[in-house]
Amino acid sequence: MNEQRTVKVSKYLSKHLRHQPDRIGLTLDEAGWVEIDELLAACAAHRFPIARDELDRVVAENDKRRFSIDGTRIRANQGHTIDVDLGLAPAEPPAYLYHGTVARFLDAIRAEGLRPMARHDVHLSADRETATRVGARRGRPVVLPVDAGAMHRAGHTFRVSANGVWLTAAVPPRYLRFP
Ligand code: HQG
Repeated sequence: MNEQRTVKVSKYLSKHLRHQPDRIGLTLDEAGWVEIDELLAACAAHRFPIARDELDRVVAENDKRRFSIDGTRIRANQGHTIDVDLGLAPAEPPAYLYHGTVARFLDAIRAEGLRPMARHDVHLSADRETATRVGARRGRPVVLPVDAGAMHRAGHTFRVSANGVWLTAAVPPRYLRFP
């Protein structure tokens, strides 16, 4: 399985496990899980066959560990736009977390803080390198440090996904450091 195929399979799975399961006739449970057999049958029926060993390799080797397998089920670890409750427990964040974005969003972010936009939560990274990669998806990255310790003390809830992405509902501007 080459890198190109891995990326293609990962994107196809992200699309249907996070955003549009109904497009291939799938229904996820309330926590985002679906039976692997059902998923593979739906992919094959929609002209995107994925072999079981390919699926296992994408889950194990994916650069971001985007998916989890639990027994006979699979789900995306984070990034959903459909309504799911991942059941993650609140967690105490490190003192600082980082958000990767681009300059064209900064005026809005200064005014409104970070909002989840189409996703369930604002996504924050534990280190600058990861945030830089997230921002770089959209252009020249700008990394905003987030005073997560102060947010936590003020009662904001944080959760961490199975692949280490920190999630919170919103980040008011006063907790952000701008360049
Ligand atoms: C920006 C990928 C204007 C925000 C990555 C971002 C991540 C605002 C964009 C994960 C704003 C939303 C998430 C405001 C935030 N006004 N723009 N008030 N507040 N924004 O893709 O964090 O590959 O929903 O800066 O690695 O970029 O999918 O969020 O640029 O972990 O696994 O609005 O997606 O993971 O974009 O990325 P996104 P994100 P996957």
